[in-house]
Amino acid sequence: MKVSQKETGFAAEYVLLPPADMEVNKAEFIASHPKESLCPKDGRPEFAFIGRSNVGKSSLINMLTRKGLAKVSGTPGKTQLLNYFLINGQWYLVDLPGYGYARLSKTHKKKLAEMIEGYLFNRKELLLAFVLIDSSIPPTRIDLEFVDTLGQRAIPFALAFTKSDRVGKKTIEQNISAFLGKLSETWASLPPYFVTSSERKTGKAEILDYIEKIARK
Ligand SMILES: Nc1nc2c(ncn2[C@@H]2O[C@H](COP(=O)(O)OP(=O)(O)OP(=O)(O)O)[C@@H](O)[C@H]2O)c(=O)[nH]1
Ligand SMILES: [Mg+2]
Repeated sequence: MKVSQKETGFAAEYVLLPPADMEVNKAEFIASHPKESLCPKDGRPEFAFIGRSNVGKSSLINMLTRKGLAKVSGTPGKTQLLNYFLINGQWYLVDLPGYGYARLSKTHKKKLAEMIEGYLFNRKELLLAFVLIDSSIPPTRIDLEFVDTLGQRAIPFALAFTKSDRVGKKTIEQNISAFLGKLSETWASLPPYFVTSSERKTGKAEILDYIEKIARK
């Protein structure tokens, strides 16, 4: 499903690209790291996936690459480290822990927040972060605040709205439109965004093409 500019009413850049020429031929797990300073030093470009706990980061990575690569769980808080996957021997996908999982202890939450921020704020190899937003629910404050922080820090990011199979098309469009509307209250221009469903493989070609376009620059 695609949400056009006309439907959302916002001048968001919806990425329309030529047919997919990026193919994932090889996707391998490399390692998990507890902090940025321990991450690979080979200079390969990186694309990170970040979002609220349980939003579907690991599922989206599997949808883009292959089933079973990243660990998926119905219980929030599954991913606890910076997980590196090497794609086609050329670039990394990084699966980050989720933010905002209420049931963790204060100390644990602080540790995860430091890990995520330590990575995002310092990682020179990071070309783009995909911020995943659950499109089946209305905008949440924690997501809006997170996106604001990235904007303030000038970290390049795109939005990936997840779970678009979970409720009706109209509700998805309303939720996306509401999220972009909230962003436009603060920001003069809106980030690129993608509508995805890992269940239905929606958005796969669009995201891979976008990654390729940026990695090629
Ligand atoms: N219906 C539907 N369910 C999804 C989709 N993507 C993920 N899920 C489900 O959402 C739950 C969480 O998925 P994960 O991919 O583990 O989420 P995560 O963001 O990596 O979670 P943490 O690592 O715990 O932060 C699982 O039960 C998935 O099956 C989707 O596109 N559609
Ligand atoms: Mg995960």
